[in-house]
Amino acid sequence: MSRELFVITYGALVAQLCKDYEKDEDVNKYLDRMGYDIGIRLVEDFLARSAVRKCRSYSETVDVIAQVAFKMYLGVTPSVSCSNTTENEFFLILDKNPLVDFVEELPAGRCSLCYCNLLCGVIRGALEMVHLAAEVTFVQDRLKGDDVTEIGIIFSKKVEDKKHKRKK
Ligand code: MYR
Repeated sequence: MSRELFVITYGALVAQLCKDYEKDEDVNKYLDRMGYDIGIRLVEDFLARSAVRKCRSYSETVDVIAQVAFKMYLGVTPSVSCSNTTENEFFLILDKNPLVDFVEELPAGRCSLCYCNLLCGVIRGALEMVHLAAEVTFVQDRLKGDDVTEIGIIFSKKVEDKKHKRKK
């Protein structure tokens, strides 16, 4: 499927979900769950096509997501930053977000909608398949008037420390 067709289809999906669900939170949840289902399948394709090796730190994993996975599937490379206070929290900053190429603003009355929430689910599902539990959410969104679009990834230390002993 061409990227353009995917972006248009995604827009149609969000529009339909907004018709089906009154609450933005329910649309957000649906998109996240759908993304998760995609992510748990996509990771196999990603690992096979990218041939990336096992990452030894959270920051290496986030760099792989930004530089290899986003580039491969969306044709963009977000910049990465990390939290100053916790060593398990990272941010992907998207200067360009192809999923909103044809979207100027959020639909009327849907100000809590996380239009691209599918992406959070995809990342969460893919990470889970490489034994990394993480919370993935939009922390800023240009469609909501923020200066940038930013996805936050908080790795769950518990699972991580016990099983994989990765460093920051
Ligand atoms: C490893 O340490 O085992 C390799 C880590 C690879 C992480 C893969 C995550 C892929 C995320 C796909 C996101 C796609 C978003 C468009």
